[in-house]
Amino acid sequence: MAVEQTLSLNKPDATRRILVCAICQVFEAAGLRIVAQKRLHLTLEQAKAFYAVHASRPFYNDLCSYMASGPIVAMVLQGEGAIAKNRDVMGATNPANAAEGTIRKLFAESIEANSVHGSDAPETAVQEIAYFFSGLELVG
Ligand code: IDP
Ligand code: MG
Repeated sequence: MAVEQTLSLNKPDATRRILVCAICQVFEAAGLRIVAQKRLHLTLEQAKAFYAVHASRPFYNDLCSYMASGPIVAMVLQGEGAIAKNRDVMGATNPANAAEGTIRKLFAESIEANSVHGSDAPETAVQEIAYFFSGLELVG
């Protein structure tokens, strides 16, 4: 399997509860290497642009307000099959459905405040990494 890079976000519920290191430990234990990382606070406009793919969904406005409600930590995870591996360790979108040991089972508060974002495919990984990082910031 090829080495991939994928975008991960610690969402505002995770930074608020001081869970960044605990979540990063799950990534690193799964063999995902953090090759870029920064903390930032999105504006509502920036959150809307990031989640534009969900603009027609009923939860879009609430989701964007939530994502702009506090700091996030953006990172690029690298490893063999990193996109699918990250989705595996994240767990299901709704923590009620997330498997034991996954980040969302361990930490998520609700289907909206579910602690982490992860790219879902190679194309979105490239777009989402470029939204937050320049090539110079990726240090493998
Ligand atoms: P994902 O984060 O597991 O890829 P998506 O379907 O891409 O899930 O949804 C993006 C984000 O939108 C979710 O992580 C969650 O924060 C929020 N979300 C998804 N479905 C709902 C919902 O039914 N109600 C409220 N928020 C939702
Ligand atoms: Mg998604």
